[in-house]
Amino acid sequence: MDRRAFLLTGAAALAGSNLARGAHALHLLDAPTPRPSAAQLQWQRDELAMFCHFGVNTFTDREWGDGTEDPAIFDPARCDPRQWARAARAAGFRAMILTAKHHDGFCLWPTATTRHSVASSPWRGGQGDVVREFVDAARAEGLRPGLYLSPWDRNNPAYGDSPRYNDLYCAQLTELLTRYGPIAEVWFDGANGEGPNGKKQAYDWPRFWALVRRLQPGAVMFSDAGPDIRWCGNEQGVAGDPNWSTVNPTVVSYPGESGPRVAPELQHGDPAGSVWRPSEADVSIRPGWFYHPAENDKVRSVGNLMELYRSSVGRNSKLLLNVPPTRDGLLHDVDVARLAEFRIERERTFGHDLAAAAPRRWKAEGPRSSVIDVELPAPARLAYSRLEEDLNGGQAVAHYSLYGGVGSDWKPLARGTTIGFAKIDRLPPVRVRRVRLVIDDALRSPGPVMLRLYGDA
Ligand code: FUL
Repeated sequence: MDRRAFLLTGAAALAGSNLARGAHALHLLDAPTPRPSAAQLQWQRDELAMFCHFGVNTFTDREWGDGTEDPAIFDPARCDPRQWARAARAAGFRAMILTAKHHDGFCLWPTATTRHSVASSPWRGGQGDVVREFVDAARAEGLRPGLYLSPWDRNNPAYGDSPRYNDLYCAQLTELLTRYGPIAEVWFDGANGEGPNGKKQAYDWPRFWALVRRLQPGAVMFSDAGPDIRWCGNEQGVAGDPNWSTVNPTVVSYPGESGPRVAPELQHGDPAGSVWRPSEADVSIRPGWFYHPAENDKVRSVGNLMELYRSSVGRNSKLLLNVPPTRDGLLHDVDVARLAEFRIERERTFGHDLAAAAPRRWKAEGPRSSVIDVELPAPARLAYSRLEEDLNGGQAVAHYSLYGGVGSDWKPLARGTTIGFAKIDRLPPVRVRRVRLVIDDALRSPGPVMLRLYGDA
């Protein structure tokens, strides 16, 4: 099916009457192909980002604080974000995101908007700034810093008094986005409970997004509804298959929106979607987002981290892996060791591309299909393939098949739908000399697809 046909089908699904369908389709047919911005491309090329949930919950052993926590409990004796950043960099991560404020409302920077912050804690004599140390550490290690600012605030008395709280939230965003240099990603979650006054807050998302765009035009914004990066729809680190980086923005138009079409849109995107909004897969290395001493023996295994890598990066998404600092303000030894092993295992599995120097022939088979033949330097037993589209022209591939040349036969190795930034497939352990990738269908003429092959490590 070509993009035109997809557009017509998508439009038909959207609209009720024939008249409406025609009008909608005509409108969409003129739509330009969505393409990633430079910031979105860079965000995706990072592949791996580390999430750091840190705050009063670290000290109360809870996941969601209720906002009544005494700032005096925040006192991480050996707090060292440089150690977090070193571990992230050593593990091959390229970005790092901190919970500058979680739902409990405690701010990890000295803010003028509330007294509920590090400035009221004994840590560094009330002179400390975790956000500053975090951002500096990330940059020193060559990582791009990002910040999470929870809109839900269970401490602030203004919460639920919508215009007043929206002003305050904008003031907090302004502090974070003007004091600390370039911020790569601003992370908004959709949790929206009642405030201390029992009132529910109506967030002014267009205002928040416009403010971030103005203050940090190079940053990408994440939420269920983007506008730049969308949630993958679960907290298990599993992106959809298929996974389009385009969406219909009217299906999920604000964070926390619900409805029958929301989950599939987040998981799979929409080939007829009019905006580029790739998915991010967030998940924790431990059962909780915050550090809990009882979970030291529940840190994910290397095998499990590899599965996460394949179900996120390997499905056209990005992995945002949470590694929570302890009460000392350090990443735990178990987590640091696991991160290092994760890198070793990725290099063992994906470090040597058998097809790197192999001659390849590409030929168009029709307006929306093509064939790529690769001749390996020597017969090899395969374990994984990694396909990559050139996204500068948008995402195109809708179906592909991979075959291995065994004798004079072609044996099927894998079949798939979307490719996007990367698609990783587990292959049967056959010994082959030649590999053929067939792009069976695409939204338009498929551009060159990179084919990488990995053997039994
Ligand atoms: C959710 C929050 O409620 C969780 O505590 C955690 O921060 C997760 C990443 O986002 O919305």
